[in-house]
Amino acid sequence: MKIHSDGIYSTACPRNCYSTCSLQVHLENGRIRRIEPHPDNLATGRGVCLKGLSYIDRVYSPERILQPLKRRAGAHDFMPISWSEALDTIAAELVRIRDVWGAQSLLYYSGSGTKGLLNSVGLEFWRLYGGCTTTYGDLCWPAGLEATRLTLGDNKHNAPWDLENARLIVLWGKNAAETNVQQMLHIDHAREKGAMLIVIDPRRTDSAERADLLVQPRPGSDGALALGIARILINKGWIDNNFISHHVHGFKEFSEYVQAYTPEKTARISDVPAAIIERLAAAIHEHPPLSICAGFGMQRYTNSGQAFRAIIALLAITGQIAKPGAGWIYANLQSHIFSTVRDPVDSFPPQVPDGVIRVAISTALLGPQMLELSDPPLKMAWVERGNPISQNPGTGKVLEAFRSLDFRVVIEQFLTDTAREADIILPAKSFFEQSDIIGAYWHPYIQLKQKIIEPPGQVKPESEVYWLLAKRLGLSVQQLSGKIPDPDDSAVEAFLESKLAPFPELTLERLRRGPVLAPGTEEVAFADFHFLTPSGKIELYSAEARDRWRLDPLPAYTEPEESVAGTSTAAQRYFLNLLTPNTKNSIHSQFNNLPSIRQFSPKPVLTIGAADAASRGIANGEPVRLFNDRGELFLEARIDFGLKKGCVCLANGWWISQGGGVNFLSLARETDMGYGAAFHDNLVEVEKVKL
Ligand SMILES: Nc1nc2c(c(=O)[nH]1)N[C@H]1C(S)=C(S)[C@@H](COP(=O)(O)OP(=O)(O)OC[C@H]3O[C@@H](n4cnc5c(=O)[nH]c(N)nc54)[C@H](O)[C@@H]3O)O[C@H]1N2
Ligand SMILES: Nc1nc2c(c(=O)[nH]1)N[C@H]1C(S)=C(S)[C@@H](COP(=O)(O)OP(=O)(O)OC[C@H]3O[C@@H](n4cnc5c(=O)[nH]c(N)nc54)[C@H](O)[C@@H]3O)O[C@H]1N2
Ligand SMILES: [Mo]
Repeated sequence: MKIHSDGIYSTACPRNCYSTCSLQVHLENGRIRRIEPHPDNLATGRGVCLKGLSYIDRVYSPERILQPLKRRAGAHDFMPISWSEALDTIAAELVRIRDVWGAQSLLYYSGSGTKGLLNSVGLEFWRLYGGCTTTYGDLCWPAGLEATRLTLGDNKHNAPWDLENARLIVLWGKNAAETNVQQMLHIDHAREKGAMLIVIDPRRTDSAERADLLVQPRPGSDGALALGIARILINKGWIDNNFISHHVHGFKEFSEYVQAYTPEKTARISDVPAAIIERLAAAIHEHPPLSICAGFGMQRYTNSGQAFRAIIALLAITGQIAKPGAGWIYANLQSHIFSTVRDPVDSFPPQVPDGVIRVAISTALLGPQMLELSDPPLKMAWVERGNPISQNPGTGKVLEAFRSLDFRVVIEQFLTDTAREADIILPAKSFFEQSDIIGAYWHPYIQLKQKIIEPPGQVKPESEVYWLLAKRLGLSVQQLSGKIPDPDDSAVEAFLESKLAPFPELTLERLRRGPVLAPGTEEVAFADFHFLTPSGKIELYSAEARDRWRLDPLPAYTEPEESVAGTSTAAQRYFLNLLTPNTKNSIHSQFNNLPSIRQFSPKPVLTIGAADAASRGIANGEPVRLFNDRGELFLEARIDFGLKKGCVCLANGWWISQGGGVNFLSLARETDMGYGAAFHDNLVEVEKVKL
């Protein structure tokens, strides 16, 4: 085994998180001893979150899977097997399934567990195998990405530190104090200079504790709220006519449409008092420049792409784009330079790109579509970097779909809900155990996630697993060349160097020292007023929204499909909106299993407002049943005096085996645009459990 010399190594956290922190890792006697922020990153240089610190716990965890495991026939437990037995068994299944059913009867499912250029190796392997079926869409952010693309033409925003130039910051459906902790430092600096902070969220979050104003709309009603604010801005003349005439398309149609959203009507829909709606409009008028930081949680409704378009319109009509301290802070893809497809939404229309890979399943509809596929039907699944049993909507159906297969392989670090369904589990690397290059979606840095330690036990990175399987399938060195690197570190580095070749300012040597701004980074996005929309302007009227998504070309408001104000059958029986946001001490389904994290958040808890608890006879700390037609969970209730009436809240990510499994209650359902998952269209009820 190669011993890495002691010292301090630069690397970066590759989790699916805004912050993508630059780190300095101290290695002593071959062991990671300390993790600190890397000061060169202007966005994250001042601190690491608790999860970042807990990596030491995670990498050396006694629960980590360190060797291949095989399900004991007919049982629920696993036994260790050798790599050669694991790979021989998998290769034999791959050949059998391809011969009998065809290569597309294999589902390749990859989640968002870790970022990196080497992740592309998976699809390269399946192409060489003869094909596979894979998913399109995304659980995370696509309705917002598509709304932004339709309106502004590109997903980019001002550098994170530019927020310090804002005088009004709106955290709209974003809880940065938990999900983007370093953003709060920039917000604090702006506030020290006199900026106002408004939070729009049905919950009184940690972010709201620092706000000047908390506005609590009914979940899913933000589109109407934005239209109501727009009407006030327009009718009072609080708009930038010069900016509109040069850079905005469809203002006339938009201003006519919003006239229906009087303060009274808007208040009725959103449950925000008319006086507060007027105060929001006045704040926008009085405190430019305005930055709106929109969260991802708010775009997980069936009406949220349109809601996002309505919110961006507030910036467009007031000219709050393309300036320091101003703009739409959603996703900054300026570091996504390695993909030929600039916008992720463009990479997943449901089509067959090359006849070999069948892109047939919407991630949001994973369970039902896995079960429905024919010609060929699915027979085998390969899961890596994801935990679809706990994270995809409609867990009941996802479980049924996985259990209906002949054979399942899961590559994992821990015994997650999905790993428990596998026939063979292969041990997964941690991010300290293989070098890779990553971008981010908040700050514009390119980073080398450097290999610092050897994989423990018998762990092998995915690229090596594919290489070994390719050999067993009889693929030649020529066939693998440039697609799947040889297992040794120098071949992996050569692979990464080849990806850097088009960018002379980026070399592995330079990246080893720390983060580097992506070539061409714009600190102020759209400063050239170049909008990549069909009209070349910011589109309030989007023909593409109509043609591609069959939506109103204006950001029209409609109720979410499953809403207390709607007419769905759920609305007759279930009267609470279930919010399932992210939380500070986990990243989705990762970290909750570690003792260092569990000491702060020991178990899943359902929060409920005081009035909703009282009317159901529920006291603080009591056991409750959370349920709807799709499923039920038994949890402890915690009264939250800051939660909006009609809402309950349970963080997503807790495994079923930890007492979680929140997606038993959600339905496999897509957002209005972008093929996202509408997790939050989810009505439930809560009752006290009689002991
Ligand atoms: N610590 C931590 N950080 C993370 C993650 C994590 O799991 N843990 N995950 C990362 C990833 S992948 C993501 S997608 C992001 C997500 O992080 P955020 O963008 O902050 O999104 P969420 O936590 O899903 O939701 C944010 C807020 O939206 C509110 N909300 C829900 N529905 C509505 C609504 O209808 N209207 C309004 N106005 N607000 C609403 C919720 O109450 C919640 O407080 O965080 C990233 N960062
Ligand atoms: N109800 C509800 N459900 C949600 C959400 C919600 O708001 N509400 N949010 C959704 C969102 S925004 C997201 S992004 C998804 C996230 O859902 P997923 O994409 O499934 O991500 P994680 O839950 O983080 O699980 C990733 C897994 O990858 C593993 N892993 C980490 N590194 C590696 C590696 O290098 N190799 C391999 N093979 N495995 C690795 C981890 O151990 C972990 O088990 O969840 C979604 N689910
Ligand atoms: Mo996400």
